[in-house]
Amino acid sequence: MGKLPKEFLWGGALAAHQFEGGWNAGGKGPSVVDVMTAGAHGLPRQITETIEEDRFYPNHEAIDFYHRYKEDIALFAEMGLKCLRTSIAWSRIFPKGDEAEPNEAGLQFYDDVFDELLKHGIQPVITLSHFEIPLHLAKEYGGFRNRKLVDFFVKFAEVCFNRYKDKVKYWMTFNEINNQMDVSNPIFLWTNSGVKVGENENAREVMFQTAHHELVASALAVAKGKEINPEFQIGAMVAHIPIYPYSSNPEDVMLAEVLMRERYFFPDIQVRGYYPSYALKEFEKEGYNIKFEAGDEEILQNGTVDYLGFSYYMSNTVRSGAQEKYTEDIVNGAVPNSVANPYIQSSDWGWGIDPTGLRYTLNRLYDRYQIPLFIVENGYGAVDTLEEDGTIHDPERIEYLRSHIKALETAVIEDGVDLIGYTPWGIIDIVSFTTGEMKKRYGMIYVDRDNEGNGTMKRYKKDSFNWYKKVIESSGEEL
Ligand code: BGP
Repeated sequence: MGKLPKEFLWGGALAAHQFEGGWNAGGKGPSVVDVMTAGAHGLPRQITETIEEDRFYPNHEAIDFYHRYKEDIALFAEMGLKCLRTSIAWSRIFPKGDEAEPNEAGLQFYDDVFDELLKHGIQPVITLSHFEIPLHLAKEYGGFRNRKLVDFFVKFAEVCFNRYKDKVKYWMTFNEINNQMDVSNPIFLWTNSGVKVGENENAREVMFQTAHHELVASALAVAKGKEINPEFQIGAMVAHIPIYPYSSNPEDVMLAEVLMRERYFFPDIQVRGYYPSYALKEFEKEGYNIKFEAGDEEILQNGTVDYLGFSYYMSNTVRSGAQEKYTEDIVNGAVPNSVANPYIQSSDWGWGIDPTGLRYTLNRLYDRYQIPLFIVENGYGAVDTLEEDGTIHDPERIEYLRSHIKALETAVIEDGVDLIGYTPWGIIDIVSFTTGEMKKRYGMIYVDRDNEGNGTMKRYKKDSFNWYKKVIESSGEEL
């Protein structure tokens, strides 16, 4: 395949809560994810009210990057990463979220990490909120359903922008801000927004009010960031799963089009700066009482993003009239009328393997928004085996990544898409978000740790480590 521009940002992606550990170190307060158990044998993760002494919480220690960051960053440098996407754990900076002053030990930790990355020539690409809202903001204020969280988030963002303005250029406000549109599973509103829906409440109405507060918070943060450093590039970040019609039946085609609004709602507002008509029509038709404040329209208009970051793992397929839930996987299974796509294979967790869908997505998003794109998550979760001789052979992961890199190269070289970079998800094995397990591994670096927290924590290079090193060295030519 062709070469990508030399400034293309080849990297890797992580999230504080899934790999740092040190969940209560250096003054860090508990976050909404710190009270979530691991799913067991396919059962969903539980959200506990408090941290129960006798429960195992996989994110508390994770893979202990907090104490091993120099060793891990040296491995990232050996791979030749140009950037590392990760998040700042909000509750490390504001342990409860509503304090007047930030926690200096938390700020210093990220200074140390960013300095170590920059020492190796690796650019930090930072997500401000990646499912790590301080637990206190969820329990005391009800999370982002409470407008007060707008101010708490903007203050957190301003502290980070000022502290790291000379170390970080690329930022994102909220990770996969659109996950919470799937209100069929409480995990998403809880982790995205610290919100629980009451017994007699309309979950979608609560979600849209919560979303409005986050959209205002995101726009205010963007405007504040550009004041602090006009060089900042601040992006939105969405989970994008294209939805295909099962057939040329116009009913299937229109169903897919309508369901794609679940993918477009947030970026439409964060990129264009105003609510799409289909959303306003839904509020009217359903009688949703979404409180907008005077000035919100101007805030949204003045806080549009510089680029659109997105995660891409798979595609979905829908058929009008399809009733059966074709999978128990919480990501695929939630799409109404979804059916298996007979033309593609799936991973062990039922995620469709569709590299052409990535080229299709890049074209659809670039045509719709005409701003630079950034693939900040893409990866293949699988069970890996540590061999006796310390090797790990992961040919399926290499094939998944190779085919998706070919697709993005075609989109850039042949279709003219403006793509900033590519940061495969879980560059090192970490705690899986939807399952809370270590078993679902994404990394090109293996970590000896199992679902119950046993293991030496030793790091091992998988076959994909040297493969990806060559991809980066050749700017994507050697796949
Ligand atoms: C996305 C999250 C990541 C990551 C990824 C893979 O939703 O942004 O945090 O976890 O999904 O999902 P999982 O870890 O459940 O396989």
